[in-house]
Amino acid sequence: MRWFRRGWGQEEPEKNEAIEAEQSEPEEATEEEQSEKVEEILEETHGKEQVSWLQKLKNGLLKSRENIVGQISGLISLRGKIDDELWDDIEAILIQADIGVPSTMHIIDNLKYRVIMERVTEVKQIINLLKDELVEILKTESPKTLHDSTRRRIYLIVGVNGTGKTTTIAKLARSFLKHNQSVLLGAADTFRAAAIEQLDIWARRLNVDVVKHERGSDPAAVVYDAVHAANARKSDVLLIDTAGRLHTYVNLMEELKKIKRIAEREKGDAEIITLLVIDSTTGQNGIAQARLFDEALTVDGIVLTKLDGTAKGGIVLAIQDELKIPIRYVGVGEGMDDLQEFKPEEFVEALVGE
Ligand SMILES: Nc1nc2c(ncn2[C@@H]2O[C@H](COP(=O)(O)OP(=O)(O)OP(=O)(O)O)[C@@H](O)[C@H]2O)c(=O)[nH]1
Ligand SMILES: [Mg+2]
Repeated sequence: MRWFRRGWGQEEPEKNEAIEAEQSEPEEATEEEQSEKVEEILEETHGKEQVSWLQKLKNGLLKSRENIVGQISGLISLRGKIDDELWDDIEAILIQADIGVPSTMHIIDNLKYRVIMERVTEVKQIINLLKDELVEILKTESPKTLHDSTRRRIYLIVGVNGTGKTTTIAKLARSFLKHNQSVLLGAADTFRAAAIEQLDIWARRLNVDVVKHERGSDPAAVVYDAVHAANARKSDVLLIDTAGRLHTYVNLMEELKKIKRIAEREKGDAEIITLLVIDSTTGQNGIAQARLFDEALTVDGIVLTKLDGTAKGGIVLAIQDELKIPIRYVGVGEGMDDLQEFKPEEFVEALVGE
């Protein structure tokens, strides 16, 4: 399923576009270290003063905000009139904030049109027009929130290594549990050492069950068992963790396709939702990742992690504008409550608001 997809302006993906994944083998944390980290995150979450989500988002997007608003405000105070030079400068600022060339062009064209149609003469009005344009891009045909769904759901959580898949699963599980939905986990990353243990630790802490096999076993078999277990228990939600890297990228995509086929075949009355996790600090490479995963799997939604402390918040706009894949969740920290459903107006307010 796909919540929305507008058909215009979509470019053919570059066939030889490479996705970035760490080449060196990251050091594996021991089970004890992982366990300590989980405890730390949970403790922090409990003890922390409740900072509002918008404030968290604003803090997270501070660098992006300085990048866009700071520079445009600087421009406005420098330039007295709306001319080609001003447009060129605004264009450069947007591209630099990782909004991407096609989306930037689209925004500038619309701004120019509105300046003429609405007879805008003051340079400072441009910031408000820009805000409108950004909201317009991010507005989707507002799908129902995933938490309100009454159907049983199977989430395939995919993405390159280190983007935050497993952490996102823990955050989502916690959030679904809070909404009184029953949760089961499936450990289908059988490739990376300690991946199963990492999920297992989260499962214990969250008090949910996890379907797992031995390391190195066939992930499709794990998915088969997990889906059957979820069907038998009538679990509201099954969250499946997948590998971020195999020996080659082609292997990874083939494995994920197989997993999805099995899940589709065995799902019973549940629906499958494929969520792609993208690390926002990777900037434009995230677009290349989204294209490739979408081509192979048809991605239903994106989880954009690590928006805290990146100057590349513009990636949100590029993804939505260029790929028409809705962003469903954003992550602004390692804490359990640092994942929220994506709301366009809030995001634009945090990015370019007062
Ligand atoms: N700052 C920040 N860190 C995050 C966020 N989401 C995840 N992380 C951190 O990113 C690191 C990698 O997260 P994982 O969940 O292990 O990533 P993964 O995609 O499962 O990685 P692999 O299993 O190796 O493919 C961890 O240290 C997380 O705590 C976020 O929104 N903000
Ligand atoms: Mg993982």
